[in-house]
Amino acid sequence: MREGVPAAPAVAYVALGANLGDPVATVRAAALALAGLPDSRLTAVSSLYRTAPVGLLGQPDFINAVAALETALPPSVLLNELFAIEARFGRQRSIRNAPRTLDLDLLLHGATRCDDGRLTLPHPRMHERAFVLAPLAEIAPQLEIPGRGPVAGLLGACADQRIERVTVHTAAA
Ligand code: PH2
Ligand code: MG
Ligand code: MG
Repeated sequence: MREGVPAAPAVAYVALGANLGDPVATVRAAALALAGLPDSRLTAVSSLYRTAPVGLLGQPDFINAVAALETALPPSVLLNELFAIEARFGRQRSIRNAPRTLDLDLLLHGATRCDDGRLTLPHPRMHERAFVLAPLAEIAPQLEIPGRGPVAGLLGACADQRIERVTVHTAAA
C-alpha cells in the first residue's frame, strides 16, 4: 500500500464467544465495542446462540454470535484491536480452549488468505464449527469460505453439534 493512501475497505467477520460471568451481557457489550473500532463500520450482528462446548468438554455452555465489519484496518491491526477488546473484558489466557469471559476470533478478512504463525485466514477451524457457521449463515447466507465452500453446506455437516438460538424474554408492558 502507498503511504497515506487508505486501504480499500474489506468485509471482515468476527466470531464472539463467552462462557464465564454473564456471557449474554458480555457478547452484547462486545458487539457494541466492535461498533467503536476505528476506520470500521459494524454492518451486521447475528442472533445470540447457546452452544455446547467444543474441544474441552465439562465446561459451561457458550454464548456465541458473529459480527460483520466493513473495515479499512489491515488484518493484523484488526487482530490487535480484537485482543485489546478481549483484555478490556477481563480475558485471561491459560490452557487452550479454557473457559473465557470473551473470545473474539477473526474469521475472514475479505478474500485474504494468510498463515504467518500469528494469524491464519480463513480461521482454520471455522468450517467445522456449528457455533460459528450458524450465526455466520444467518448474516451472510450466500458466503463462500475461501478454500472450504458455501457456509450453508458446511453447516449441514455439523448437525451433531448442539446449538440453539437464544430467545429474548421481555417483560409485558
Ligand atoms: N471456542 C473455543 C473452543 N470451543 N465451543 C463453543 N461452543 N463455543 C466457542 O466459542 C468455543 C468452543 C475456542 O475458542
Ligand atoms: Mg476461539
Ligand atoms: Mg481466540
